[in-house]
Amino acid sequence: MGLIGKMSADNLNFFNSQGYVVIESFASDEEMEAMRTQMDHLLQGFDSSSSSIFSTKNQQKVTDDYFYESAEKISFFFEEKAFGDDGNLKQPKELSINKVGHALHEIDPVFKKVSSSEKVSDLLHSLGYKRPVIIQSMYIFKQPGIGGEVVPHQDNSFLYTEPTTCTGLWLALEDATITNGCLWVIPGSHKSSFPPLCILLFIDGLVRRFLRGEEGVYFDRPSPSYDEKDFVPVEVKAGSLVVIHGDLIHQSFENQSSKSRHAYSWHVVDTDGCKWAQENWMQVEPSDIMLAGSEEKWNQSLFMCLDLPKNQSYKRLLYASQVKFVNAWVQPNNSCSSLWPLVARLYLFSFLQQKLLACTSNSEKL
Ligand SMILES: O=C(O)CCC(=O)C(=O)O
Repeated sequence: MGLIGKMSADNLNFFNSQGYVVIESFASDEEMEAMRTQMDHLLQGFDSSSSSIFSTKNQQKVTDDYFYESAEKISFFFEEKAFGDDGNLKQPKELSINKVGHALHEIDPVFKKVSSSEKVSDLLHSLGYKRPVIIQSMYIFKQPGIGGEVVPHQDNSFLYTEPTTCTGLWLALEDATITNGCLWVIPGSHKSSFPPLCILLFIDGLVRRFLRGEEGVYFDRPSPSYDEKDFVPVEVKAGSLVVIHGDLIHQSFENQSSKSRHAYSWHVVDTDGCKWAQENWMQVEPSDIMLAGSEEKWNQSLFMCLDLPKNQSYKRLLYASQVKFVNAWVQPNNSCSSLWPLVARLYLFSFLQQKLLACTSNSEKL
């Protein structure tokens, strides 16, 4: 079991360079069976006919409210293609649900146990988290025939902290293949480009944010167009965990096959050294949420974290704060038309690099 949760150096290097890593056999057969059985049970108890999402009056508001409230509930979301022209489900409700979310990890005992198990907190520790919380969870069905696509996105767009700290944990509960709609990723897309250039040009890995405003939720920028040739499929066996960097571009296609592709996906953010953005769709305060693992473990780990510089994620955090810091000081009006910001940025960049190095070597000494 040892290396299942604690990431091996190879896995960590792969994750840092590619933005994702697959950990095979992360979940036991018993854990997967327990989650699938529990989901069957939850679905049986769900009365699709009384669900408020079918309201014909004030549909947008009801839909938005249902979505927002799901942050703290176990809510059911249908596949777009689940309904016939008459507005009725074309197949049993069990085969019509797209996903169930977003607080399974908090409310449901079976999902809670898996989400914040010792091996999960070990894994988060390997990634450099200091006080991680699980911010959302989803059971995704990718139903046979009608399982909808998930368009290219980065998880940090939805679960933004300053600096960014989100990691997605995606556990296959069935074999995921190209045929039944596995994940596709652009390896390395979590790193935008040559880092010094990123600092100079104010670019970080995140391309857009998903915000909640008066009128509902929206993206602050259009999606860039991605070249399909850059994506690689991540075909995995049931029980495998795909660890996804918050800036990694990933997607999945429709499931046109006759086989489902169940997965449990949960997302973690740090609550130490970063700030939850209030404009996120989810307006919960992460510090009020339970830690991903026992309180005792993370209290201890505040001390153990001192060996973090070995871990690239820690550098990522420092690097992200550098970018934000430089942006905040040098670009108050978002204008880079004159030369002085460039010079100032160069100066600040080298200053911060030195700080980073000093901080790293101090920690190593400790
Ligand atoms: O399961 C899928 O198809 C996509 C899931 C995903 O993108 C996520 O959990 O971030």
